[in-house]
Amino acid sequence: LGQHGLMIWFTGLSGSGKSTIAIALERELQKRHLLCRILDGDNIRSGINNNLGFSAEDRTENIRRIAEVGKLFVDTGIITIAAFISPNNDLREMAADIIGKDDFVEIYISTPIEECERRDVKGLYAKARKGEIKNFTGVSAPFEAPLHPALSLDTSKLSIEESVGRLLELILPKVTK
Ligand code: GGZ
Repeated sequence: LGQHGLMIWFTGLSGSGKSTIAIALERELQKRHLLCRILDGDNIRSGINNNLGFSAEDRTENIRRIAEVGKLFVDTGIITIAAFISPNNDLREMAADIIGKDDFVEIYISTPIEECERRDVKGLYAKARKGEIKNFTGVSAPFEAPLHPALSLDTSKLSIEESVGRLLELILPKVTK
């Protein structure tokens, strides 16, 4: 395998653009014949983590399992893209410790909550404001911005192409032998 494994760890609010950027990045990596794998709510919270909710405890267990599974991919040499809110510094530190700090790149999708809420693709912010969803990140549960992300991408200011361009500049030198 002519590549090094790496964990590209996206953090950011619901609706910030994590999954959209992950999918666009995956396409660009695949064009370059690089092996990659997205981990997101669609394949993790629906399967291995389908017994977990959104309490602080469950979010910790969610991220712990994602990091353990992600480590297996990274150690196989796969560029692994994790797209989870991962709302606290201690959660992201735990993930980095499990995976290994040298293989972990933290990317903050820093789209402001006003924009995430304006988009409200799934109508979850409206439900959270009405109290129909408890512990909703940014509304009734905390989100801590990362202190030293390798990159911050605000999708209210950058196009998806621009964001992916910045990611490739950062990632390609780290994964190609
Ligand atoms: C935050 C919630 C909640 C609550 C359901 N808080 O936009 P989405 O829908 O597709 O992404 C959100 C997803 C967050 O799951 P994560 O595994 O990324 O969260 S964490 O890292 O904090 O464990 C949202 C949906 O699940 N969702 N309820 N209360 N997001």
